[in-house]
Formats: sequence, structure tokens, C-alpha cells
Amino acid sequence: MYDHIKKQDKQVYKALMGEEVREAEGLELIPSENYVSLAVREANASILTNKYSEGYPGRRYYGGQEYTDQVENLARDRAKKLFGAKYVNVQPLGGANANIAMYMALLQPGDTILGMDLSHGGHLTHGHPVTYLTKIFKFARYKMKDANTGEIDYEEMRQVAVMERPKIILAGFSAYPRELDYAKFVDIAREVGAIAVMDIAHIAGLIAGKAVKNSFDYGFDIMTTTTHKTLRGPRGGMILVRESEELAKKIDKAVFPGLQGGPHMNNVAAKAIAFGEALKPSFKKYAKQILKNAKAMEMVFKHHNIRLIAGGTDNHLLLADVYGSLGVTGKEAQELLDTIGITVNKNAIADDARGPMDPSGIRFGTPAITTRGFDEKASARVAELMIESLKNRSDKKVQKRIREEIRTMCKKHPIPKVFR
Ligand code: DSN
Repeated sequence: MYDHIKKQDKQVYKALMGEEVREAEGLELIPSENYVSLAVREANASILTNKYSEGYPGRRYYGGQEYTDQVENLARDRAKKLFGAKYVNVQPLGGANANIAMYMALLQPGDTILGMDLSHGGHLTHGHPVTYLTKIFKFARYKMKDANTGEIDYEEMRQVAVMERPKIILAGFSAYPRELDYAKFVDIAREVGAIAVMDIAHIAGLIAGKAVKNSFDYGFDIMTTTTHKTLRGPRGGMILVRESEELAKKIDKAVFPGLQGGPHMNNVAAKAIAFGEALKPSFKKYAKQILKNAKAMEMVFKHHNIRLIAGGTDNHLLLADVYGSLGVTGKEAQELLDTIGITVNKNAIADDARGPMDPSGIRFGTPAITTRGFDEKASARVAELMIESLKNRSDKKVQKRIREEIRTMCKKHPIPKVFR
């Protein structure tokens, strides 16, 4: 791989090789990251990057669309099958674009969205004040009732919904480890006449692999997602519509020409390949193993009395209050773990008294190590090593020994051939 880059551009080649080694010799625990197959990477680097394809299959602005139509139709058909959707738009360039297009399709400026508070697990595009979205729309928020159990305060959500009359009730998260009560969301949405939208970006692969519930089964109208993360596809976005043709038409118009120009057809081809992989029985096994591995890590953190936000996990991710439990900030923990070959991300915990650049928590999860073939025992050992490292942060000998053990683990569980 990279033969042409090697000949043509030594500087970029060097950086790419550095990343190859970093990914091979360290453990990736950022819960939104994964290793994609070489087939996905080939499609992403394919000839389709040459082509402009504004519009949709059968209705494009430019000629020469015979093969782009084939690829987009394959991606659409497979996505519909995976998630039980009647309509899908596979063109959003990322999860944020998917959410923005969804807002544009369903709302007028000034309309209200009810979404999860960022520090309780929501996402920037769910209404954080730093985003441009808050200049256009109003955002109301719901939170967890108790950060130690993760239970959402559905009664408060209902009261806010009745008062604020949101047009969209938005479920979904980027740092929330529990399953949501989808039926309650839908009840509240129907009561106030809102559209129920679930941002499944983090758990799309778990839904596709039938390891967690699918919000469409509870009557949600729309799901937005990224196609990477647990779904193990290329970096990109997608919007699924359960059954309303009217909503689907609005979404297509919002994605193009409303928000984006020409779709990245190389990326759409890579999505088609990833969805094909996710339809295979082996993907179900993978998705279930992600959950088992996360549970195994949860048990170790609990055994060491380290506070987990929401009290544990029902999905692929965990959020630990390392500042409260070990006196090490999220930033310090992230940096220390980097030195032993474990990549996590610092993360705010519910109502964090510390700022976002150095919060109290770390977020970590199991999608990538599960792709590497880790089982519960190996995942539990990773958790033990994380804790040992954090507890002995000034002991250089301990850190060195742990780094060596991680290197050995990486050799024992190399990134499988189809992924590198
Ligand atoms: N950056 C993504 C994540 O890590 O969850 C969300 O946008």
C-alpha cells in the first residue's frame, strides 16, 4: 500500500506510515473510532473520486452516471435493509452534516428542538451554544435524573416539551452509556406534535448487528448517523426515514441542493461496501462481542471503586470520573494513557465543575479492540492496566512495564489482515 505516495511525496508518506505504526502498536479505545476493512479503504480511494454526481440516482445534473447510480443504489438498498427504513439518504458528508440537513428539512428558523444536554451525553449539534445552529434554532434540553444510574428524567422532558412545543424531539448521544426508553420519547413527541428523531451515530453498528434496540421499532420517524464508529464504514453520514415519503423528499432536498454540492461518490461506494459487511452474520457476532467486552471493562472499574457515569454501560462506551475517583484530570489521564499505548479521550461528566479542555472524565470503549479480536478476558486486562497506570502515574518503572505488556497484547491481537 502507498507505493505511489512513497515515490511521489515522502512527507505525506512518512506521516501515513507513522499512523500505521501507531494504530498497530497501540490500543484504540476512543469509542467513536474503529478499523475499517481494506475493501472499504479501497472504495474510498477509488476512481469515483473523479466524478461529479449532484442529484440522486436517475435524476442527476451531469451525464456519465451509469456507475455512480449503481453504487448509490446499492448503498441505499443495503442501508434500508440494515435499519428497517423505507427511505435513506447516503450523501451526508458526516454526522454533523446529517443533523444539520435534518434540521433544515424539518424546521423553520426560530423553531425549537428538544435534545440531550451535552454534559449529560448529547452532541454539539444537539444544541450546544458554541454551534452556529443556536443562532438559527432554539434548543431546549433534557438531562439524566441521576448521573449514577443514567436514568433520563422523562417527566421533566415531558414538561419541557409541553412548555416549549419543540418541532423535533431528538434522542441520541455521543457520551451516554445506557439504552434509552424509546417508547417514552415517541409518546412525548406524539403528545406535542413533534417529529421523533434518533441520532444513532454511536450505536449504528450495534443496531445493525441487533445487539441493541432499533428506535424505528418504537415508532421513531427519522434516524441520523455517521457511517464510521461502531458501523465500521468510511467516515461519513446518512439519514434514514422509517416510512414517510413526505419527510424523505424534504430530507433529499435539504441535503442537496440545500446544504451540500456534489456527493463524494468514492465515499458512497465505501458506504455500500461497509453496509454489505454489516449485513453478514459475522457482524452480529461482532456487535454482541463489543457489548460483552464493555461489560468486562465495567466490572473491573467497579471492582476498583472508580465512579462510572450512569453506573456502567449497556453499549460500547464507558465514562469514568477519574478526577473524582483518582484525583487525575481527564486531560492528565488521556496524556498518561497515550504514553502507555492506550488512546482514550478526555470528556466532561454530567454537570462537570471542570472546563471542557481539562474535564473530570475519560471516555473509552470497545469497538476497535473488538475488531482486533479481544474477548472479555483481554478487555478486562486492558481495564486493569489502565487503572494500574493511573494509580501509579509517577512510577516510571510501572509505566514502562505496562507499555511493554500493551505492545505484547498488540502483537498477540494484530489488526486482522482484512483491516490492514
Ligand atoms: N467526535 C464524535 C465522537 O467522538 O463521539 C462525535 O462527533
